[in-house]
Amino acid sequence: MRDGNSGQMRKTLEAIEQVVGPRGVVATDAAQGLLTDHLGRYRGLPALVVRPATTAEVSAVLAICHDAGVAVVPQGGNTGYCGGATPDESGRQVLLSLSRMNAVREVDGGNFTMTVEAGVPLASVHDAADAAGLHFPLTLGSQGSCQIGGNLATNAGGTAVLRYGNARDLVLGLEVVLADGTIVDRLSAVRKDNAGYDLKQLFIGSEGTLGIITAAVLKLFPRPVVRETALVAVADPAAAVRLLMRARRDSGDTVTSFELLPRLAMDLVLANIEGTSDPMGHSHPWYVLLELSSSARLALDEILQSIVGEAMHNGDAVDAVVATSGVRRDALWRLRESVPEAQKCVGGSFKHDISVPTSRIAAFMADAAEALHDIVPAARLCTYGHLGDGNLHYNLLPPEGQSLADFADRHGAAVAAAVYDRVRRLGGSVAAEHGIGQAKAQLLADTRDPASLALMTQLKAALDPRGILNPGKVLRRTTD
Ligand code: FAD
Ligand code: 2HG
Ligand code: ZN
Repeated sequence: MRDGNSGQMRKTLEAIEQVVGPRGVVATDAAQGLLTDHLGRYRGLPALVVRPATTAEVSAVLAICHDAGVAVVPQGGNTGYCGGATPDESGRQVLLSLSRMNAVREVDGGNFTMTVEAGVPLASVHDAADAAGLHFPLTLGSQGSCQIGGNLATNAGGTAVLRYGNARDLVLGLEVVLADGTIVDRLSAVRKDNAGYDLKQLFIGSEGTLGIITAAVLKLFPRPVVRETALVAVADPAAAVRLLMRARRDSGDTVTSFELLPRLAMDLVLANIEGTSDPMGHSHPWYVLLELSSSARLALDEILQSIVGEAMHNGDAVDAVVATSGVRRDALWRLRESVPEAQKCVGGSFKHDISVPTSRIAAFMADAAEALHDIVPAARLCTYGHLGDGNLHYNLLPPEGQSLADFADRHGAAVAAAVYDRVRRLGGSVAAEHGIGQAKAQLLADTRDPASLALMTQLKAALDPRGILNPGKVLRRTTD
């Protein structure tokens, strides 16, 4: 970390240290892992890394920074994909980690809610709900490391959105600290609240640019007692979409997950992730991981068999494996959840986190693949993800032997333009679940309509007039 370069900065840092105490300051060595983003694309150099323990401390730190005009970058579990939690290299920003604010304040089983602090890891939110015989459905591969505050700040998606919605659908109340240190306590636990604007939704998905989330009231659900899971080999993405329609219709809408995997993703996992094996005797071009679940003891096994059987009969499915035990189900999920890691093992992929209406997925994939073939014929498409809610990770691996950096230098601009152009023509989003951060700030500026961009800029100016909250993330700095 660089020492603040002026007496004024030094005084500001000392005042912050006074507020958080010695335990609240992260030493240079310990901070190293917090300075680079998960994908290794950005590295920051903050003036100070602090870990406040309470909302009051967060408030005091922000008040000091606001007075001094010092920027603050909030950080949760640092698993984000867009560099949103990484400070810049100026040596003049404060990195504020929420990791010490990790208390589950209350579980109210009678109200199906829990109140948690922002730094609680998502897996611990699951555990606390589970201990109360209930269920918190947000499910991400990063759940052991990411924090609920980061999930809300990015409006995370994951593998159960089809059934339960995105992170923003799972929140009833928020506690937020504004740029000047004001605490907005809206930890409401009611399901109906039309008393004025729904302010919490402004902060959810704002990636730390409008306020720092310190606590939230989350919705809980009845715990599923039946889960039936199948890996289904499908003829092509169009067949997968037909299977999705049939599964939703014929299962009483108990489809919880519907994930698409190409053979390339399966091959990457099998080659790079220890303990995985192909559950089918033959290789197939496309797979769907389909899961039904229910909190009632419904005969979902029969329903799943019937859905898969009909798909085999009409040719949409060409092979299927139904998990017959929890161990087998976990093994199927491991194939899916290991795809991000497997991509990293081969040097990473050129990523587009996009969404289109599910009815247009097949058209999008055919059209985009043709365009990409013209740009880089040898690029390898690793398109996978949450087909059930229309969100694909439209990822490309460079041709064999080429590095990701070289691929991005040579073809990145043309490839991204071709993909995003098709997404927009089909009414989709260029940032489906991972957010904007710094990686997509220019893309947002280039693709959002001027009226929406102007409104976002006005909101930012109203809530953060000095521009100290995560500058350069989501909205470009005017100097960028
Ligand atoms: P961070 O990365 O620390 O921060 C993300 C952003 O939120 C930053 O802009 C930061 O400034 C801001 N922020 C963090 N905490 C707060 C707070 N308390 N108040 C205000 N702002 C804050 N994402 C999905 O949506 N779906 C997936 O399926 C998915 N799978 C993943 C699988 C793997 C293996 C990995 C590594 C990542 C995956 N992600 C996924 C991405 C990532 O886990 C999510 O974006 C997650 O929500 C980030 O949470 P975090 O706590 O790590 O936030
Ligand atoms: C997933 O769904 C994550 O696995 C990561 O959102 C996506 O690695 C990716 O591109
Ligand atoms: Zn995803």
